[in-house]
Amino acid sequence: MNDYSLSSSPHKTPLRHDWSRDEVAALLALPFPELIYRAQTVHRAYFDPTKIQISTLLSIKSGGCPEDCAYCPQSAHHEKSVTREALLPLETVLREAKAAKDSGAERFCMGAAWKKPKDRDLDAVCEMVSAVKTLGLETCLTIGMLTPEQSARLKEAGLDYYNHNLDTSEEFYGSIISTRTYQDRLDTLSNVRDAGIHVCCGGIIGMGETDSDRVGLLMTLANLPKHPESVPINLLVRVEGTPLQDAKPIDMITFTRVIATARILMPASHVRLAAGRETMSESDHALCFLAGANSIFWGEKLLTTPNPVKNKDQRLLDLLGMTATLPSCSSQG
Ligand code: SAM
Ligand code: DTB
Ligand code: SF4
Repeated sequence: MNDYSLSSSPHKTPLRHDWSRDEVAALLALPFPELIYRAQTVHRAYFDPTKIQISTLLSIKSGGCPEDCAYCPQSAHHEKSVTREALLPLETVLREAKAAKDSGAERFCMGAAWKKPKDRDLDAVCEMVSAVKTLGLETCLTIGMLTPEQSARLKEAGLDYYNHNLDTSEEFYGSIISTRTYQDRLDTLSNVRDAGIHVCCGGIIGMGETDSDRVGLLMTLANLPKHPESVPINLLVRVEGTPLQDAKPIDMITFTRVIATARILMPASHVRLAAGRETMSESDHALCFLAGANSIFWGEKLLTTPNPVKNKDQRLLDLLGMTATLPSCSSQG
């Protein structure tokens, strides 16, 4: 097996948490070839650039969410929102987790359309986390706001990662969500981090934000007390019936710039090319990987919206001569 990483490279600089707005803006605006060159240099110092980390998502409780996130089909505030369903039974979750493992996923991420879990719900979710963990999968949850006590319980149940996105800049946040504040988000991130759970935190591009908002999001992520271990960059999925259904599509060069800048700011983190891949071409994907994205969600559904089928992703990785982090995922179709 070749090792393409340059782990002993002198280019491996210490992680920084003091990025200024001007510095981040200057990176995002670099001439494209220079930006990609810098992102690749950083990427190779910390990772094997031929490897992609694979996670699989399952919506364990869909629809009827009391929050009003303008992008989300699960919000009860929007017309045609996803039908409210009860929490899935443990057996169903385990069946899906086994299937994800067999298909080569390394991490299983369970999402619930809640503002915050009730303690009764948390009992059931803790059971799910423990059971999925015993299958030998990394566990990830995204179920809304958490208190320090709830975070500690989840850690004890075996939770490895918690996904809680900042989504955009603090300035633009109020135009997208009115039922919670940016500070609410930061508080949960802090509770999760303090409980010793790895943080997965990123945002969405293509909601009508400006470059300055993209700078604000990236700067906030990079200046957290610890860089999120995973940074999902979602391209808005424009779902009919949501207030953002007609958002102006953004070009893939702008999107790739965000990925490359995230890679430079948070060199040791996995940068995930998250939602929105269904509408991206093979070349778009390749560009994002060249910019330093090294993780994807694998499987035909995200939470409620479509994602490329596994064979299509496997074909793409084969075409690029890239492989999944776990050997069981490599080109066997
Ligand atoms: N309710 C929890 C929360 O909001 O944290 C967890 C589930 S929520 C669906 C997880 C993340 O999915 C959101 O923070 C958002 O970044 C992303 N997301 C939701 N709808 C999306 C869409 N239409 N396009 C892109 N990303 C989306
Ligand atoms: C993240 O940043 N993206 C994923 C995961 N974290 C939970 C979710 C994307 C959801 C896209 C819309 C849907 O399928 O409902
Ligand atoms: Fe609810 Fe999460 Fe969707 Fe917002 S993003 S409406 S909190 S499920």
